[in-house]
Amino acid sequence: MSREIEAIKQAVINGDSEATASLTEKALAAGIDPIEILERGISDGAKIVGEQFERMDIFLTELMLSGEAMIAGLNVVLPKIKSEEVPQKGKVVVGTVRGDVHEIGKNIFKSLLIANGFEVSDIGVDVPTSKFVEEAERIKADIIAVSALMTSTLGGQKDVIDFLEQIGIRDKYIVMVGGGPTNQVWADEIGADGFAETAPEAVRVASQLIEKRRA
Ligand code: B12
Repeated sequence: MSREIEAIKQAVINGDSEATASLTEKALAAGIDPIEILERGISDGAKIVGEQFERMDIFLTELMLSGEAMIAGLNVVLPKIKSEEVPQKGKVVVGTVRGDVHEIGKNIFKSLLIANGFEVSDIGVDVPTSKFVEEAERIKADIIAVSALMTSTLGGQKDVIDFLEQIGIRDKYIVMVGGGPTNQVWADEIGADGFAETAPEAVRVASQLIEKRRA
């Protein structure tokens, strides 16, 4: 890993917003790929902070400072991800489930979707189940993308699928799930159409699922 990326990761771990933002600017100026900054710098830093928090090596205030540092870095890097002039690929509703305020991964996924020619409606965090479906109906979405970051809120992803089934429109939408504790086994168990571990991979999965549906 390059020195620049390592420094960004460290600034996130230290919860230093100013350093994260300025190091991100420097890395971009040095020609480092924004996706590399996102995945190897900011996201990998987030993983380490999460592990430290879990082991109780750091307190909630430190977790919060790191959260702010991640956002400071994202604010610099996300606008630099080039939006390609590609034909509109599809419409996606993205949000984080009820009871869960984690938004960083969702925001990265959203930015990459936009950069890759998708139209995105971001309904935010702590979103009630029915709101995912209402918004999908409103914008005539192709995909409903449901993010969850805690084991205690994962069930919110299943709730969205169950709700679609209850009102008889499950087949109308592609449902994708993702975020920290989700995995392929969980996605299969709840009958989701797609899962991905990282945002770039999630964009590829979204494109494939839409192509398959339209074929
Ligand atoms: C930053 C952070 C916070 C910040 C959030 C800031 C913000 N505005 O989002 C703050 C400080 C607010 C916070 C609060 C809390 N947090 Co917190 N937090 C984290 C931390 C360190 C990083 C999360 C993150 O942003 N990761 C970086 C992003 C890029 O990763 P990601 O979200 O997984 O997203 C990637 C992929 O998953 C994918 N993706 C994401 N969404 C989607 C959606 C779809 C459809 C697809 C396909 C893909 C996809 O793309 C992304 C990019 O590649 C994690 C630790 C961790 N390892 O995750 C803990 C963590 C998630 N938090 C945790 C906890 C416990 C909390 C609190 C309850 C703490 C407290 N006691 O108050 C509160 C929760 C409040 C609430 N009701 O939601 C726990 C959850 C434990 C568990 N087992 O469930 C974790 C795992 C830490 C830990 N190890 O204990 N947190």
